[in-house]
Amino acid sequence: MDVFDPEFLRRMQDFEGFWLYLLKGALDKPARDALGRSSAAFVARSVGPKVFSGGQMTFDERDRPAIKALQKIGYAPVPNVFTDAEIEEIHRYFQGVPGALSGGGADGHVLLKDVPPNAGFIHFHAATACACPPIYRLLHDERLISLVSAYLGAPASIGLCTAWWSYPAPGGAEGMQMFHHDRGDFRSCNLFVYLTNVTEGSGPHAFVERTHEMDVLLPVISQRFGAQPEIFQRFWQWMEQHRKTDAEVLHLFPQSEVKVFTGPKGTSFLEDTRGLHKGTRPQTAPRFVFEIFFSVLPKFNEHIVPQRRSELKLPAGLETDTAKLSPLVRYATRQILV
Ligand SMILES: O=C(O)CCC(=O)C(=O)O
Ligand SMILES: [Fe+2]
Repeated sequence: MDVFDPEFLRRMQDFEGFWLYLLKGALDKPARDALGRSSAAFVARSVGPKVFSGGQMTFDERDRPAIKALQKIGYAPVPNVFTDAEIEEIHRYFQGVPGALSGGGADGHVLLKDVPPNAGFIHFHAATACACPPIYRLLHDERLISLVSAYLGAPASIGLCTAWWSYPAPGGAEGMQMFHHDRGDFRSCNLFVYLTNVTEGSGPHAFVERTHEMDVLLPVISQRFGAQPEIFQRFWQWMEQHRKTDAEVLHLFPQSEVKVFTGPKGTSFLEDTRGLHKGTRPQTAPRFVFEIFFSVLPKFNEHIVPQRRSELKLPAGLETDTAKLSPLVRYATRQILV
């Protein structure tokens, strides 16, 4: 990085460094959320007229309660996005493609059948996941993209789609198995889909209600701790820490405000993971889960190489001609598929 170059910080690469510094470190939650709202307003103004039909943001009326729930508490169950047959197809697909090992000291890329017993996770990357036919279909689901765009307040961009197994391996909670908040963008929303049955023992996802957005969280915390200025102030410092223990969370939030998502395979929910959440470490059985990350701005901390639709081996019935897609779908998927 040549700081004496007249182009310094004008080049996208330098600017990205600054942007990530704002996202990952420099700004506190009120500032991050404010920047999120401004970025949504900017993208809505500049992209909206080009991708919304008639230039206006619309969504399916049946999704209004989900949009409201996301705004108010930070998550919303949605009808299963995959059929049982599609879930079987997804299982079969991921048996045949390598994934990345992590946790328990494991690393490298292997097939599912070769996962060593100590591994905590195997992750399948976006480039692999997006070529799985039922996933490809879902990524192009205009109703889902419209719902998420309405929540974000701007045409949504898919920054990531991934599936992973987490295992009841020895050792304690690792990484995202501890409560944390995500900083993938200043404004974002994730879709989670369970691909195995998830009980209390098999690593349910958990979310602390109303922690996602400053406008929602501030009144809750003011009412709870407003009369104790020291605790109130410490709370906001604590919120900025990346990871938190269960004991810390339950000291500040009643159990009734911690939503634990159990449910049969197929269970699907949207969540704003800027709020506190974790994927509990499985104890009794492994868990297989699928996720789409939607944001307003591109994902700056990862450079995904988009796959060419025309080069994927997909069954007939799925649209693989990018030019034939609706502008909203084409825009939303552009970082992973071209
Ligand atoms: O495994 C889980 O349920 C949590 C995953 C998570 O933290 C995330 O996707 O941001
Ligand atoms: Fe997370």
